[in-house]
This record gives sequence, structure tokens and C-alpha cells, in this order.
Amino acid sequence: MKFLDQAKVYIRSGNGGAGCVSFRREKFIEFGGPDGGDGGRGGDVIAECVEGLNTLIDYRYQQHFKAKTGGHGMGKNRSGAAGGDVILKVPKGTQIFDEDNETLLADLTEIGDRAILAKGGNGGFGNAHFKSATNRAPRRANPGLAGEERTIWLRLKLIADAGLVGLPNAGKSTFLASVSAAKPKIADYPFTTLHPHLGVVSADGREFVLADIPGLIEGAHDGAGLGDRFLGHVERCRVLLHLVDGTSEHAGRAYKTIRNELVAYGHGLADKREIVALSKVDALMPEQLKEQTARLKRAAKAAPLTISAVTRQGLPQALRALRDAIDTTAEVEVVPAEPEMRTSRQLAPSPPSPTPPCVGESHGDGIHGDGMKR
Ligand SMILES: Nc1nc2c(ncn2[C@@H]2O[C@H](COP(=O)(O)OP(=O)(O)OP(=O)(O)O)[C@@H](O)[C@H]2O)c(=O)[nH]1
Ligand SMILES: [Mg+2]
Repeated sequence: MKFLDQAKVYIRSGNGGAGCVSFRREKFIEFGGPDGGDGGRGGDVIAECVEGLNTLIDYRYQQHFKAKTGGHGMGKNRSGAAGGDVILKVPKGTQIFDEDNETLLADLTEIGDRAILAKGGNGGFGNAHFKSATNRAPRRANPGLAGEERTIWLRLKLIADAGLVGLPNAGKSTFLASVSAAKPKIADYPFTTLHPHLGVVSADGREFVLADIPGLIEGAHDGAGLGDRFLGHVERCRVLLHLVDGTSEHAGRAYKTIRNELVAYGHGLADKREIVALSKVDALMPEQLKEQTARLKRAAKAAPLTISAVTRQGLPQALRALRDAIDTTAEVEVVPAEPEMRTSRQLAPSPPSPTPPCVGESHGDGIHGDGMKR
């Protein structure tokens, strides 16, 4: 399945159905009175978080979603049917932004979460609604209210407990492959990984999800390399594992490059808990190892772990450190949705859309036995 983590879609909720002007006309019944029914409500556009999806690829092929118009009211006090809703199925971790791509409208983090993105218009009243003692034959009915239209952005931010960051070729994918069952592509050239991978890691009987993202390079915040958009996938992580390639020229400088990018990206990534590890130590001579460790320690202001995915040296320690950090770090707070948006669990699962009550006399549809019933 192809991976897509951002999509722009146009949505439109349904217009309300028009009310109807109608009078009861029947043999032997004088002054039958108004019996125009109300229009039905237009359909909503709803986003729903569903299981079994991990990409927004469906929205590459369809970007326009329109809910149905409510049915028009009809004579004999018949209300129009409510218009069908449109449900945008999105994977866990999808955020929905307004057209400016900055205003958060909803954040769907749990399976079953729903958010109404555009409400359908109400149906108009039929003429039966307007009858009164002084106006017993109203000839007016309301049109339905128009639906809303808007353009929104869907942005998938994967949900993982820990995230891997580092320069290209730092060994991130190799680390993920050696501690989980994930099979990311590994190769000896930069930007092997083009989109994030998740893996489930088991450490001392505890399981957590680790995310591997494409490598960052200097200037990624200005779009260099693959850019820094993929950092969105580690925004929700509780802890970052920062891998620094031991065979790089200067481990301290490599560390600082990534730190600068994390600061430039913002969204609290720079303040996130970080575990620093020097990778590929199997390929280093003892004196090189000592020098690189010292450089990294100076830059990170803490002693780094030393790991090798090939000899598995230091892997259990790294996993234990990650697990402890996950356990002791509070869950990342998610920015609350705009108050006007009703998100998630406040909504009952797919309530049937209520039809506006049918107002007016109930005199059946004229086929009662006596033909005189009012
Ligand atoms: N000797 C040695 N080589 C390693 C180790 N870990 C990774 N490598 C090699 O380093 C190269 C890059 O590894 P990747 O895991 O693809 O690196 P990455 O950080 O995911 O790179 P990008 O996806 O491009 O960002 C591969 O050729 C790996 O075989 C290690 O612990 N020891
Ligand atoms: Mg990789």
C-alpha cells in the first residue's frame, strides 16, 4: 500500500430539503386545510477514525465529498427524508486542519473517534407549520438551509511511543529491523527510507511502538533533502532515540545538525525526552570509538549509549532506556480541537439523522375507511 500522509479535500454538506405548500383536497371534505410537510435535513460530512488504515492514499484519488440534500416535503404531511451523511474514513492519528493548514479542527487518535466537519442544512417548514387561528390557509413554506462547504487538510501523524531520528545512513532502519519484526529497506546510501515505518518492540515483557522516519539533513527545515515534514510522525512520541553514526566524520557535529533541525521544526520536538546513541560501533577502532564518544558526550552534554545493530551490542540497554523513558513520561498532550467542532467521543456512533417533526393536523392520507376522519 502506498503511503500518503497529507491530503487536501473539498467537502460540502447537504442542503436542507424545501418545505411544501399543499392543501388537503378530497371529495366530500371541505376546508381540508394545509398539509405541506417539512423538508428533510441535509447530510453531514463526518470524519471517522477506523481500524485497518495506515495511510491517506485513498484521498489522492478522490478529493471531493458531497453529502446528500435532504428530501423535499410533500403533500399529505409527508416530511422529506434526511440526506445521507458522507463519512471520511481516516487512519488513527489523523489531524484535520482548516484551509490555512494551521487551525486544528479535529484530532482523531482513537478508533471510533468522529468529528463533524460540515453540518447539513436544516429542512424548511412546510405550510402546515404556519397555520394558525388567523391564517388557516398559509401559502408559504420555507426553503431548506444551505449546507456548508470548506476545504480541509488531512494530516496523518502516526502514533508511536518512541521515534528514531538522525542523519541519513545513521542506521535507524537497521535498528528498527533488529529490534522488531518490521522490514524497512536498508541500504548503504542516504534517503533509503522514504516514508515512516512502525515496528512493535518487546522489551522485558513490555511492548511499545517505535517509528523510523527518513533521515534529516542540514537545512531540512528549508526543504533540503526530504524536508522535515516527516518529523510530524514523531511529534506524538514520548521519547526520541537519536542515532549518531559512529563512522561519521565528527559525531558531535552530526548530533548538533539534527538538534538544530529539531529546534527549527518546533512543535515541542526539541524539548522532548531524548536518548542519544552512537551507532555502528562494531566498525570503529577502539581509539576512534573513544574519540567519537567523547565528541558526542561534549555535544549532547550526556554520556551516549554505544550500539551496534550487527553485533547487537548495546541493543538491550537502548531498549530498556526507551521503555523507562516511555513509562516515566506523561502522554503527549494533544492540542484540543476548536470549540465549535464537536470531536470524537462526545458523539454517539452514527446517530440516525432526525427528521424535523411533522407539524400540522394528522388526518392520515385520506384512505381511512370512513373517509371523514380528521
Ligand atoms: N557496521 C555496521 N553497519 C551498519 C550498522 N547499522 C547500519 N549499518 C549500515 O549502514 C547503512 C545505512 O543503514 P540504514 O539503516 O539504511 O540507515 P538509515 O539511518 O535508515 O538511513 P536513511 O533511511 O537513508 O535515513 C546500511 O548499509 C547498513 O548496513 C551497524 O550497527 N554496524
Ligand atoms: Mg532508513
